[in-house]
Amino acid sequence: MNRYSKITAAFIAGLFFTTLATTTSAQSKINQDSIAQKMGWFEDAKLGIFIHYGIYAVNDVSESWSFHNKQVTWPAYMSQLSGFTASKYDPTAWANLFKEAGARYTVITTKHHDGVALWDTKEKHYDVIRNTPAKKDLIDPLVNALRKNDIKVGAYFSLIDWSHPDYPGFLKDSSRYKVADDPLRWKRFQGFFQNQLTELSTKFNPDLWWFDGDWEHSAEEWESSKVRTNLLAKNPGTIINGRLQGYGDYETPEQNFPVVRPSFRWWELCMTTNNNWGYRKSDTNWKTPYEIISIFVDAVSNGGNLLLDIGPKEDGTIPNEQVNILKELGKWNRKHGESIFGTIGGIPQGHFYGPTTLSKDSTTLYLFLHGKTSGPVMVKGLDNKIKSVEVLGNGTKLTSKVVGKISWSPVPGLIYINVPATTLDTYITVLKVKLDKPIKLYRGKGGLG
Ligand code: H79
Repeated sequence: MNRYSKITAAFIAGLFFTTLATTTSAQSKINQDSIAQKMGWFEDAKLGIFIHYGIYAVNDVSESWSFHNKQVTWPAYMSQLSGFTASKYDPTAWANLFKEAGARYTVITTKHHDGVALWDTKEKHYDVIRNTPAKKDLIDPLVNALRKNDIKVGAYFSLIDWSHPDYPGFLKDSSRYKVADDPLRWKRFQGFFQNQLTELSTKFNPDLWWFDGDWEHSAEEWESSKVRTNLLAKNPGTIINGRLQGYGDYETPEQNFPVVRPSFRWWELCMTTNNNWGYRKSDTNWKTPYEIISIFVDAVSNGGNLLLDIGPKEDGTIPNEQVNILKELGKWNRKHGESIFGTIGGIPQGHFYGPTTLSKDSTTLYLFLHGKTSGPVMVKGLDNKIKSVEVLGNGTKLTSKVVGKISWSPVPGLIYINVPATTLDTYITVLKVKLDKPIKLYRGKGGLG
């Protein structure tokens, strides 16, 4: 859904490398200072893998929405239960692949809007242990494999549960009942989802919670405050995404790319590798590794993370195209990781025609060259001396030149860096520019001012 429409174009010039402590809708009830510490790993992580694994992989239909939007009937959708085998499920191989890609965290669907739980829930509702031939808890071994690889564990949990008899919503434009007309029935549902959250929290102690579907009810109806309090009581360090009606820690623009830098302090772009979250045989509209890497760089340069989605097949294997994307991303990350992980968002647009990031002490500026950019590239308004420039990952030293510096003017000269075509990366080349001191930018309009 388009949370991003709520973003105001509020990049404050001059404040770009200080902390942007603004209040957002997702965090409106939360004191930001108190959560800054626990957000540390998230801020540095940059890349997460989103996993949409569920019965929707069986029949080439979209996750939950296909029955909600009446593209298939609910019974036809649920008949996929009998075809969900997880017969080749190999969580260790998954974890190894995510590690290879450079991901620092993962978010897995413990339950989507269809209500089918992937863990051994004690609640009498749908789950893959009792209702599918998979007959096993799919979350438990994955959590173990991820933790062995030092990858943080995120639990996606749909608040919406369109299959639950006590949940008001079901098919588009119709509902079972209204909360106001049957508060006791809604109370039963609250008890149910609170129990499921307690189970997940006790069993897996997630490092991050990724709620979805909050738009169907209010903060009061979801008991958002109680949800947050309970989850933090179990694990004070756990991070909660911004889909809890004002009780989350960070924003989650979905499939929407920022053009100006978001004013949110913490945000994450979640995005599919083709057009669907879950596996669909018919969807062959794959993004290329280049496109994925450039979107990743764009998010990081704007101070955010990328949560890149994969949709495993019903047997638990990951489609070849997604494996290839993750491997190519990993290759690029191994060469250029220094410019990504542990950095902060870059300089405002206008100084350099492309994305940038900064080292935390802001004495190193990383310039990302899209496509096959070579020849002289320019940086404007940089009020620093350059100590060195090199091509990241291959060590080639480059020369730079200051052009048009006027001795009596405060306006810095233009910097031209010569990039030979022979030094270029297959995807995106990164220049590492070491500065004499923390970066200082000239933000004026030129002239005598
Ligand atoms: O799990 C994936 C999707 O199934 C789920 N989130 C990702 C991570 C998803 N959430 N929303 N959408 C997909 C798009 C739906 C948007 C809408 Fe609406 C829901 C349009 C109409 C109803 C929210 C409420 C936005 C407008 C009104």
